Amino acid sequence: MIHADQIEAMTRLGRPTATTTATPGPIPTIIVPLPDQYQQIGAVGHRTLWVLFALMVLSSAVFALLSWNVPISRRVYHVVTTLTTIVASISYFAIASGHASKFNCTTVYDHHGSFPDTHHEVCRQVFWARYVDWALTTPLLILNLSLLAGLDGAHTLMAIAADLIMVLTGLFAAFGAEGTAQHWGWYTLSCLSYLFVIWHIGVNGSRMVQAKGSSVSKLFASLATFSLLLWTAYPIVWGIAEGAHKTSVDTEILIYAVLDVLTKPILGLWLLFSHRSLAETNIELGGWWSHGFASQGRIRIGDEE
Ligand code: RET
Repeated sequence: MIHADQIEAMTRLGRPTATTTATPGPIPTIIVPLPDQYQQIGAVGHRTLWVLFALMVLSSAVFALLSWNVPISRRVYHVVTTLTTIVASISYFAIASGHASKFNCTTVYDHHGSFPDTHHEVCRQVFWARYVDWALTTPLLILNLSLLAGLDGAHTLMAIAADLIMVLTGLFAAFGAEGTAQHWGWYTLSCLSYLFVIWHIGVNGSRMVQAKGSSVSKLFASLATFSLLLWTAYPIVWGIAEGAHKTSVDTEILIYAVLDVLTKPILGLWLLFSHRSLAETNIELGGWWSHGFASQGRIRIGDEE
């Protein structure tokens, strides 16, 4: 309970008296921090993602239909190619529907001479589903090229392992703090892994494919060169967009969309149509691939001989 004399005392304290001088003190300088920056998807990016989703679904349907008349023992290229576009459809659906992204925020300090520093956040939207897509589909694309070249299992496996390290370290780079060793250190590791992929597929593949004759060698050289040019564009785009933040998120989506269409549906169609006319590219897989395990363990007449 507050008494009347206390109220009177408080009022006196707050009210200027006749003796108070009205000289104003120095006005404090207030530095308003810069607003936080959000680099995120816009309407164009959103529309592009849905178009890409539709294109990937359509491509999957076309590839599945193309494999219809191909005997199961020779359907490896078709199965692998169809899988790449199916995974891409799922990834594009995840991103377009608003899932599968996270903001990577970095605190930026602003200096104001003799006045106290302020800081603001710079956040860029990272679509992590892209990395899941790459982790699943780039090994499949490598597998197609390895099968075409007749590359041995050891080199194929090493190329796929290097490729997975490339994608994983690329993901770490994407979530590293901007402009730090985290960001560009992981990026460098990813680029080194990429060089291993090129080495195993490009160099060893070109050597091994010679045994299949000049037509297959020519086809492999064209497909591998086209792939090399397109694949190399990804780290360049990454460096400019996600790395240095020099383009908008929408531009990044547009460029990746063009690259994805070329590397999956277009390269896929090229491989499936061109290998049909070259019998040397056929891979006849018997055993489990063609017949399953159902006939194993059965006694067959004539097996004794
Ligand atoms: C990242 C960032 C870090 C450095 C490197 C990268 C390489 C990515 C590549 C992606 C290829 C994707 C393909 C997709 C097909 O649809 C992860 C961007 C080297 C080579 C072929």
